Amino acid sequence: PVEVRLADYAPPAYLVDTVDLTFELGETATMVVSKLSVRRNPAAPDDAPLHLDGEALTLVDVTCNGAPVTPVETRDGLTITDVPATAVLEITTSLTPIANTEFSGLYVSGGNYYTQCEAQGFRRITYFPDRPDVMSRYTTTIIADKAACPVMLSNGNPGPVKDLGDGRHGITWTDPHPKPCYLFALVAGDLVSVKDSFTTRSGRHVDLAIYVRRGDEDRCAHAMQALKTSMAWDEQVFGLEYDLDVFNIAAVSDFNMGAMENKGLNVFNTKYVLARPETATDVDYQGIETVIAHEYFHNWTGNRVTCRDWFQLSLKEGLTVYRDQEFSADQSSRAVKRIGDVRGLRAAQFREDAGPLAHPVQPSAYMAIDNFYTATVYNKGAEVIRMMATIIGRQAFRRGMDLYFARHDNQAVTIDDFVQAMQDASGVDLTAFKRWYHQAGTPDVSVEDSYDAAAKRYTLTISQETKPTPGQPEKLPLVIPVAMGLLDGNGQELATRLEGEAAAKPGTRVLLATQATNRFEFVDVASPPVPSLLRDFSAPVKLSGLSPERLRFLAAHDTDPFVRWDSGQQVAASVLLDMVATFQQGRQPGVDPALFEAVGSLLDQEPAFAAEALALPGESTLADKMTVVDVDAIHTARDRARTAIGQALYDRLRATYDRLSDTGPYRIDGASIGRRSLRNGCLSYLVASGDAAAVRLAKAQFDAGQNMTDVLAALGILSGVDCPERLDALAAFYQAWRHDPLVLDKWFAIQALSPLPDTVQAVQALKAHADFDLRNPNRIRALISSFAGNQVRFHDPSGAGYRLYADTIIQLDPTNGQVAARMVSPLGQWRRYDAARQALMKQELQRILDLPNLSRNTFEMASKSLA
Ligand code: HT7
Ligand code: ZN
Repeated sequence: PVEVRLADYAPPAYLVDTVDLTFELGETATMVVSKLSVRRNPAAPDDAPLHLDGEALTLVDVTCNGAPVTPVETRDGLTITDVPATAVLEITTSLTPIANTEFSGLYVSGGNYYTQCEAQGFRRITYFPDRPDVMSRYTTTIIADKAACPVMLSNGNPGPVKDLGDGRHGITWTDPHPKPCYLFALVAGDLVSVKDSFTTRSGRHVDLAIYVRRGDEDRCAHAMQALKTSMAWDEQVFGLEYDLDVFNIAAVSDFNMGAMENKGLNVFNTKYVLARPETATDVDYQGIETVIAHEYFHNWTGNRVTCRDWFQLSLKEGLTVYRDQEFSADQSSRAVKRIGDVRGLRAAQFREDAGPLAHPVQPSAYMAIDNFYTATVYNKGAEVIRMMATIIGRQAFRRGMDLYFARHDNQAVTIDDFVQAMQDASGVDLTAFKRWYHQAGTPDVSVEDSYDAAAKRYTLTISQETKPTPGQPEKLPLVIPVAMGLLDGNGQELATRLEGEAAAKPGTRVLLATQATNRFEFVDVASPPVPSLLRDFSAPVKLSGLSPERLRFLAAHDTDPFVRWDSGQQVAASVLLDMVATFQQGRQPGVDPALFEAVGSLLDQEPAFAAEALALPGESTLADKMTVVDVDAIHTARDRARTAIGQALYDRLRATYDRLSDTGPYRIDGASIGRRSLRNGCLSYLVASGDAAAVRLAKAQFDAGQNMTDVLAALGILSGVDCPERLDALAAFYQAWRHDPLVLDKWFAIQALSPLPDTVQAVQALKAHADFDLRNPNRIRALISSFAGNQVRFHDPSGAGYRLYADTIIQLDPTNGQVAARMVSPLGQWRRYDAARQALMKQELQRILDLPNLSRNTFEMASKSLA
């Protein structure tokens, strides 16, 4: 497969002003008639032919201005020469939605029709210049069987439904806003809706509806509330209003990703819509709120202003993730939200940046664009936006957003255009800052400091270095905003004055590290301070250089909750890694009692924060800190520490568990979530203590069945213990929820995550279970992707975990290359393991690569992983 390169970008030969689509829906044969008014693009050479992308289509007919034309059919579409400067093309194609197992283009799920066009699915519906810089106004007519498809939805505003008298009916949707074809959507079938409305601040009445399968109506309230809250938030915070008379959401259980922001018709994975307290956990509820907000926010950041080409993907995704993070932070605890986001960033993005698939936020080449919907493009992209906001300030950031929309509404633009708007609105030169978009890798930032008591001067030296990544051997310094403060020996925040400044500033300030080494001189510092650095995680870097004593001090005293949390986690990680080292020397380590004190002191703190802080760093987080990962030593050390904490603090943990017990109705506010989270954290330590009574307590919590958060927490805890309660609970859970796909996914996932030694065999058996379905991405992710996150069992020394994993990729690739490819990356981490595991992992990657007819997506991921 060939690479597409940013450097080769050329504007399209023709633009398409209007698109008039007619669908006659049938599962085995759908006819699509597409009428395009095209015009030569003045920005392109005037002899270039018209190219229309197409994939897996049957061409029935093409006319140009009413006359038949004979296009040249190529591997990737049609080329038509001699199209006049303005013309109307009419193209008829036929498709087989029922045979579409890729879930890209038009497909059938549960007897209903759905489309997914981002990134390149529209070319699987009709021949079209399938690139985001071709923006058109669409009308869409849907004709379908009345009984099979009482609901027919598309983008924009609906016209009346017309009875066609032959058992079919039809409707025409008109979208007044120009859009790229990746935002096209059609949904039709036997669906029911939950309705509401929203009035924008300028008085537009918007009908809201969520379409689901019959029986799921009682699980839409949270999604609807999240939608209305998002609409109000975007008006308040960014001055952005909705721009159509209807906003529809359709939920589908077969979906490659989380959701899709099609104009006026968002399509969602059911996982991010459906929730009732008995079926969904707090994490599910939060995920729904975030994803609903994310897709809604795309209406402006992505849809009204879109990407010129797919190398600009982070223009919409990084910015929209930043916006959804800010939204969620405003809904509950900002600090706890930030901690969660940073956990996710480190687990996914830092790991990506350290491996063979590292790429810049703006990549410069790809084989399959679907492979670039990555943590780097999304989450590091959001961090880059956040750093810009930190550097220029919130008010200037808002002015920059206003300027961006004023300049580029209804345009397809670049990341440079966005940064230019921020620069022009703030007056801050962002030229050097832009390197963040082009340089891959996570910078290592180290600090040194010294205090001159006589001069009352404090010197902070910040150094940075980024390790080479594939294709980028040389790295340059980045502009790194370091939000910081100084604490005195009592933990009091000091006002700070840099040399040359007129007056001291209270609270947090931002230092800009721009060189390999920067020195910052603080004056009038009365006593030796402790620096609190990277407050609120002001830059996506790895920070080192503070002693364990200072980290303990910061964990106890800092005014910034993120630094308190992070310092505590670093202390715990070093305790655990010391234990790992002792194991590796063939000795049995004890557990540092300071850990008991640290955990104990958290039990009386604010529950949501305490829950985050008392969880020990995960096995994968510890692995990230080792040159050669020792999965068994990490697992044993962490387990032993948890047991010791459970035993040492048993009574206090139990008292906290009891104090936080809540028999009232389930509530989804931050305080209630925090209470459940801390209580379940306590339960987990109690069971880790090895006490049989604690196991019974977990089983009682499971049996009480108060809400899915508590039930699943208890089940997860039990699934890690070899006891009769475990089997009873798993069996009862299956019986209770076997007909509910989203809940059954949890049953699969929890078993795949069990640390018990026979988990590989259990996963193998579950793959053969009647309810396992290799066509359903949610089910595959639940069982197989969860298993890859089970460090100690996935990396079983026999290689059985790798084999099972690669077998699944191999089985899946022929039917859904997109999802298969996205599963490859855990095997690509082979360099971090011992020689025997390396060989086994590489062998599986090679087995995948040796397949005849491997998809372009999986080829790209496997070949880069092995290189
Ligand atoms: N913009 C959406 C991306 C997406 C997608 C991409 C490739 C293949 C399938 C897909 N489904 C959705 C999701 C988002 O970021 O909002
Ligand atoms: Zn998005």
